Amino acid sequence: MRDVNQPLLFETSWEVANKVGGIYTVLKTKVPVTVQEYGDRYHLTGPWNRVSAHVEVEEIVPESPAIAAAIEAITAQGIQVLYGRWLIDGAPRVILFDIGSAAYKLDEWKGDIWRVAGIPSPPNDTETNDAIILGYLNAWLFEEVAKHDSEHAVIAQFHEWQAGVGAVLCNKRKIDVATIFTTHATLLGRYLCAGNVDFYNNLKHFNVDEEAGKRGIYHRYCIERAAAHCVDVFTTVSNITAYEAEYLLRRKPDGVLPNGLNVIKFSAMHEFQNLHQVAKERIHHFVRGHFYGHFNFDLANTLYFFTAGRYEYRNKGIDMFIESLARLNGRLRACNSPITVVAFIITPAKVNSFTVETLKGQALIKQLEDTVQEVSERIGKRIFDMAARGKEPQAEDLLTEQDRILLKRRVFSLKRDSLPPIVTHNMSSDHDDPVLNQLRTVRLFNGDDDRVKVVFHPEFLNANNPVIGLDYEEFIRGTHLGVFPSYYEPWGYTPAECTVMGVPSITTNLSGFGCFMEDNIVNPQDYGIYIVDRRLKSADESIDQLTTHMFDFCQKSRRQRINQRNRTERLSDILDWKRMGIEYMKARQCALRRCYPESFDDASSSPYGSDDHGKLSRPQSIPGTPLPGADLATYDLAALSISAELPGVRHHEDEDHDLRPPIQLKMKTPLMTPT
Ligand code: G6P
Ligand code: 1S3
Repeated sequence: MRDVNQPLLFETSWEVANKVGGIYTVLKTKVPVTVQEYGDRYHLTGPWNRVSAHVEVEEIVPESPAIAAAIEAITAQGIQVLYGRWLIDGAPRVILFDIGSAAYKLDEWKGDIWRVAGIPSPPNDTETNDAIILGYLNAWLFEEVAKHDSEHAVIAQFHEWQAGVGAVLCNKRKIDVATIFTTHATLLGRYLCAGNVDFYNNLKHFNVDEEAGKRGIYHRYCIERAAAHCVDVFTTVSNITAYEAEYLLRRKPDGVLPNGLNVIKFSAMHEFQNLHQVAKERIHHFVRGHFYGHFNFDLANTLYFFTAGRYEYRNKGIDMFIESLARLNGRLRACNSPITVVAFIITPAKVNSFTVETLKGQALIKQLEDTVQEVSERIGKRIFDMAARGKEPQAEDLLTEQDRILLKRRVFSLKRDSLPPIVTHNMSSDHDDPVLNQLRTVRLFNGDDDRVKVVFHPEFLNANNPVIGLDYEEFIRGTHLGVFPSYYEPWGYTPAECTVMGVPSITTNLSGFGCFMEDNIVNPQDYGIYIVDRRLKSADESIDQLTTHMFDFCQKSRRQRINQRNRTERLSDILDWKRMGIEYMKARQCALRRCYPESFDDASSSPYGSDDHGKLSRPQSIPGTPLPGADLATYDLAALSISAELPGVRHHEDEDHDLRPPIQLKMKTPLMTPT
């Protein structure tokens, strides 16, 4: 009988040491808590991307004889495998497969997956071909490990459809491993929402096969659906995606594994307010250059809003953001507000380079800055000279005619006929870019009278960027408000990242994060988490609600903003993997019970059986396992040393939150659905 108390754990995904999107963040930030629990028994597996692995992975020799033998069996057939440590916090062991080196087996495996699981795979879909190769290599690895190690139970967790083939094969070949499939979105959900359908109201009625076929993704959909049905435990990242999966994949998820963050990485103790000020100065610098010639607004009264993420115009709610900015512009103008909002849209699109105008703005402001610096130094010397000679300096003695002319030339060079550009890059298809076209439609052109200015930066940020020389994290810190009015967002890391850095954000009740906050916090708005209702309101009403949130934010005093940031940052603990990781533990426990029932005293397949709690391993910094019958909230509250029984405390905006009341968490039922 395999030892279920010391299981081996494999997590497999396309994004191991290979950054594509949000799953990379999930894996990378979760590693420390998983390594703490599993140590050397934990491995991540995925494709060997030579470019990123070169800098992210250090090759080592496997110590475990079973793992070494399994890899040996695979490499003996000419397939290249990298065994190493992923150089991130926790330094987990990784097994990466060179997909190309196994391509000679592709036809054989495509035929096999059709025979064993009825999954078709048309030619020329490289992504699906790669997913099939990864799946077969993973299944091969697990089969070998299970063969060479009969002592430990084995858990394999597969993330997203690209890793789904391995899950199907474990089932079809009856490989002796406990399996979990975690989907971070559904293929059909993403496609349907991106089109113009009323997704949530029709969820129960879609003809899923037909819809997948119409979009040319039937074969991918088959992998996803088969994976969901073949595993011991099926999970997703939020309740809203669980609901979607139930109808689109036709299996109700056993549990929800919300995404956490490695809060230590972001925590800056009490420094975060200072960091905001420093990063904001850097954004000011960009703004002075970008708006040269029309820089008629006061930076002390300027607020920075932003949205960021994958360029999914409708799914990420960029459409709603732009429409609301236009309405905000009208409202701020109507009330003669002293506030100017500069709204950034940061999402990667096809671009050629920065525009000449964008580069010129930064160059001109740099020249001006250098000239002012030189002139100031000369003035300083003159004052010193005069004072040393006992003469009191007079204002007219300080600036020479030569300096005056030099400054005048610099000021003249800042004149321009055109308005400051709304986009920083030359777009590959400027004429049919949805963001640019909507900005044109709502006439947000950075005019002098506009109180809302826009900057579309169609590329992710990095510190070497010659225009906004800040990495994404520093940039967020310098802003005032993140705006993420998503329509389709299984979780949504962007508002979560804002939260742990103390930046308030707007999200929706269609995003996993928004629902999680609504479910867990009494009055999330008090903590700078604004949730737009996109479920029960019409699009127009939701846009109005979003506009009102932004408008109200513009009415806040600096002191109120500072206090709100303090409160927002306090929510960090709730998003820490130390807490979120508990749901992963439950899922693993449930998979072990279902796969190896004979190793457990009772026959229940639920991790909530009467004696279950004692079997969950205990993460550090989390106090004792809850008593039988205690619900998740008891766990959370104990972990965070806060109480749910305190009477409702309303916050006054000007309160100094060093004398802070406890965060009010809602009492709630466990996220896993006992079966
Ligand atoms: C931080 C800094 C303060 C600064 C403030 C500006 O709190 O520590 O020194 O005044 O940010 O806040 P604001 O919301 O106006 O950017
Ligand atoms: C998905 O990435 P996306 O931006 O395509 O997975 C992320 C990690 O679970 C999740 O945060 C996001 O909502 C999903 O959409």
